[in-house]
Amino acid sequence: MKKLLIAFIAILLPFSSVISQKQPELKLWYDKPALNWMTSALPLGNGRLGAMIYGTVEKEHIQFNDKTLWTGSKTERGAYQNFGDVYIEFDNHANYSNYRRDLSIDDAIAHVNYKSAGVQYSREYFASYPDNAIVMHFSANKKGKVNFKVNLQDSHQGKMNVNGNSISIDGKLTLLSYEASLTVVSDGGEVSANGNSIQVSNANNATIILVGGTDYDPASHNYLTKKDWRESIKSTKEKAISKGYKTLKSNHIKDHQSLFSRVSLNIGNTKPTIPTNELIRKYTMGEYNPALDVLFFQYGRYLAIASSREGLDLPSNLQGVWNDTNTPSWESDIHSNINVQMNYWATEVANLAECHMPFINYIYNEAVIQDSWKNMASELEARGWAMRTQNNIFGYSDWNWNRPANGWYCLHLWDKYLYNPDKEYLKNVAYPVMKSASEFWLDRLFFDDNGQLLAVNEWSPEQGPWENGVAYAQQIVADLFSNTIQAAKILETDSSLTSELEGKLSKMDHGLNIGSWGQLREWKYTDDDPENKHRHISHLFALYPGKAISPIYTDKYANAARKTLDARGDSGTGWSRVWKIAFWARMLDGNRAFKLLNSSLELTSDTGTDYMAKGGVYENLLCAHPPFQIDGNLGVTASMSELLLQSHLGEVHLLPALPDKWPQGEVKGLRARGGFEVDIKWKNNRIEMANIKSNQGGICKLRTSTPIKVTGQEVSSQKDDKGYYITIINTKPKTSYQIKAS
Ligand code: FUC
Repeated sequence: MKKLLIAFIAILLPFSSVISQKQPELKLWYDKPALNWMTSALPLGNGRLGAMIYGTVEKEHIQFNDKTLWTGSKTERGAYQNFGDVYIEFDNHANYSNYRRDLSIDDAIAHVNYKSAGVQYSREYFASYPDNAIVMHFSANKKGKVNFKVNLQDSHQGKMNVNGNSISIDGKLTLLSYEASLTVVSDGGEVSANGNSIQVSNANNATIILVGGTDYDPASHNYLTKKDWRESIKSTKEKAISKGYKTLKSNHIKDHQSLFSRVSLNIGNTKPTIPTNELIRKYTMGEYNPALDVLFFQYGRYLAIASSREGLDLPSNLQGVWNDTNTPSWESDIHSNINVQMNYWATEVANLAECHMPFINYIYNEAVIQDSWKNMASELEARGWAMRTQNNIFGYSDWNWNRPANGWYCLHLWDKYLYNPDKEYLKNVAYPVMKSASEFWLDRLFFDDNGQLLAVNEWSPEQGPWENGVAYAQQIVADLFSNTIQAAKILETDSSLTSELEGKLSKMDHGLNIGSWGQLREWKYTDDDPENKHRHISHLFALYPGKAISPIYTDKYANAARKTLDARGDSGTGWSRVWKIAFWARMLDGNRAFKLLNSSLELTSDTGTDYMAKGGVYENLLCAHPPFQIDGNLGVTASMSELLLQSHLGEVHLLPALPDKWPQGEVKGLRARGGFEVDIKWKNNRIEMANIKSNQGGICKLRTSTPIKVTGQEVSSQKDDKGYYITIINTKPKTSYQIKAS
């Protein structure tokens, strides 16, 4: 009876009961139009289409992309391309006042508002996932005042066709063909073709619908679709037109919020009263404002939703989906030595598991279905699959070998399972890929004279010698083997492979060697230079995103990692600083992590390509490598999550590295491995309450700095030898547990 009552109370507890405060609205806003694409225009995206909004008054500029628009092929690198530009000219709007443009990340809509000649004008823009279109809406507070001329420019000078209220562009690149089409619909007034433009006259309001695509299909052997893709663009357009603006907008908001509103963060942030560029500038000058921390955290979630949605099995590239040139840095490719992985660090913990799928499915597709990665392994006389550093969307891979990337990619597949323990997924998607990557390494490892298994001739990206037993490779392969063994055991399969992997794992160098100055060694034979400030810290993979180094369980290695981090220093390109936030969070040093967060938010306008020791953000909050690279934006959400919640050690650690700057706050909706969803409320740097929702049931081992009790449960916290409190809850599926400080 008592048990029943406890279960009943647990089910009755509302999941949201812990969180009282609503997160203030989240907007990037400015009082001037954008002059520069990289530093100031505002990004919209639906996972496939992307747009950058300038908000210029007399001649509005919207640059757009499609994630699949690449030159190159299966045998040629090519580059991610700009698709084109939409220009909208408003005659006689040179004089204006009350200007404001913004990007609301709560509903993924950009706005431009101003007054001209006594009329208040409004523009709204969004990239709709459900309707696969970029939608622009123009209105005024007086009837018949909407007048503009719009044209569409192809960045490849393909064929243009203007017909009634539509303009389309159409062309072919190395392999792929593309098409985009823009249609204008007005309420009142007239819409007519005028040369290469469409003219809207005296309308009450008008909507522009932009659709586009290519014949790319990652599932087909030649990467070209067999479907009638032109017909599908046409029907997408017709459907969007027939729905009308209001329906498109409400569909879009509903879709975006179904993902975005799962997580909220309050750390004393209130709605900023100054434009975002000022907010960033002041923050950097020492006027700390938690609103910017929250905006940065949630912007990563916004950008993940905008650049990675289910349906297209292609990960976000170096710039997500946004790119205004046909010769972007590093071809804006899928870069395998940190960048594409970092793009997906946050997806599970920040409750956007669906947004992880394009990367997961891409890995499966290239490793299992397509040939190129398998051929690369054969080239090395190994089974399985492997790749190099630079990758296009056709499986083509070049520049330096990055063999350990296969293990790093597999960590994503495995982690996805840990967050949502679904055996079907493990069996059908993750395990086959992990098994084949493990087989690759079984064929590559060799015994050195001391009887240790080493990976032959590897590199520590992107510096130093190639030699045997480099820490980056050893750590990743050890992680891969151990995850594959666990996966095979869960699936009760491949017992002889499991034994082989266990045997090899026990003889492997795990890449955890301590050097002469107390550091973690990056190379097995070459000495580490204490003055080396290189941006990559690949030999700390085991600290983050790996798990072999932790101050909780492996003090010796954690101390060595600290030496390495101190020597490497706190500067670096955008993504490098963001990685260091995660490192310090895993070192359980919230204040040091916070220092890196601060430096990640340094305001810069440097769009060049000389990136040594540079970083920060532009005024549109996009991360500067420089130039713009999205990994820092998407990664920072993960790094910041690590300050509040960690779950990589088979336990749920609440507030593991809370910075002093966040003494009080609430976070809602983060996910922990094991199938848990977590809300936490804290005060005076100590946990006050938390809510753990167990999706699958099972043991939840909680780690906290102060003792806790669980409502309705007879459990008590035990202090461990590190001074933490351990509380074990035996959870039931689909049940929430409320935790209070005791
Ligand atoms: C790696 C990094 C660079 C840059 C490039 C795209 O090579 O070392 O800093 O991020 O990827």
